[in-house]
Amino acid sequence: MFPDSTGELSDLLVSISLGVKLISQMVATAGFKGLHGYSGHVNTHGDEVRQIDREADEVLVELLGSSDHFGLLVSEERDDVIATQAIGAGGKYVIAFDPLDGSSNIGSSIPTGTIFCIFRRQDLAKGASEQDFCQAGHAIVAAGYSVYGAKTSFVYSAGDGVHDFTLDPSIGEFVLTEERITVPERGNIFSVNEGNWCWWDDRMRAFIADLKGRNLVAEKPYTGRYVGSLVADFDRTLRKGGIFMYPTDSKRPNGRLRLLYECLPLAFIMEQSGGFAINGRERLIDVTPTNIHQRSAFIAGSPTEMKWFARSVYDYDL
Ligand code: AHM
Ligand code: MG
Repeated sequence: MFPDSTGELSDLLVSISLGVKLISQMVATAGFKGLHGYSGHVNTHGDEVRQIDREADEVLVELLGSSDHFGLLVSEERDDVIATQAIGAGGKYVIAFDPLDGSSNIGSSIPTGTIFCIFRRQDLAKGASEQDFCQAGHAIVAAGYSVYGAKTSFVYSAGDGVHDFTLDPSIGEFVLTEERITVPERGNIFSVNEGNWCWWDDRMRAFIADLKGRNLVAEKPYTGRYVGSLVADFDRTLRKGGIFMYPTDSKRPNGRLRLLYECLPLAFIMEQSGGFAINGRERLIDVTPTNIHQRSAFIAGSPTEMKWFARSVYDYDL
């Protein structure tokens, strides 16, 4: 289909999928190996790092750092950008990832996952720098996530639709299970941490109250679902429709989730599937990070609920 392609991007996705297979196996056996516990380290966001967060981070840093494709890596678990052996040579891409999202749930058999996004280096002659990660969401070359749950999935987009692969453990390979996922035009599920109610403003509260009542859009209450593991909540929203919200509030004026390796990749995927992802008044694919660990609000989902949210909470027409 793409006669000029070199195959490099496919090669990259294969290395990431190998990392995902290794982490999936690690998650499945973490209980036996005592990896659920804390490592004693606190990361740049103030989160206590678990052993398994560290192991997942090391797998991806070693694997992707030794491929010849990436000049720089960013991991949620490391304060600074990581330069690889390919920084001076080929390495025309950079990758940012959350190695094990939702790991606070790991001891309770709740799904966890890996999220990543890849950018092209801005100027190969100039050498790689943190600036290579400060590109708008629409400049993403490929993004994806995996969920380690009842099955291990690998969902990605390279700008031509969203495709879903499922790990077949009997052969150790990802098998294509859905091509061109389209988010439903509307859904009947809303997903938000309602424990944050006291920090929300009146408009956010009014929107949630509307979803739970006989609202004018659905004419019946929406169903509430909140796993508290972003990959799982996002994956359900993508497949079943509806809306996921982690807005800013008075306790978290900059939002809770991380822009570069959580919000932008998932926004890219939601938009590629026909939905929307915003931080309030802006579409996230139009947002450029200024800092690799910056936080953001993240609201994503079906066109109907997203337009309704943006209009009622932010006076913004999507
Ligand atoms: P993590 O990357 O440290 O695991 O944190 C991100 C997680 C997301 O998976 C999830 O959506 C969110 O934190 C839950 O936050 P809260 O507990 O405030 O609802
Ligand atoms: Mg995370």
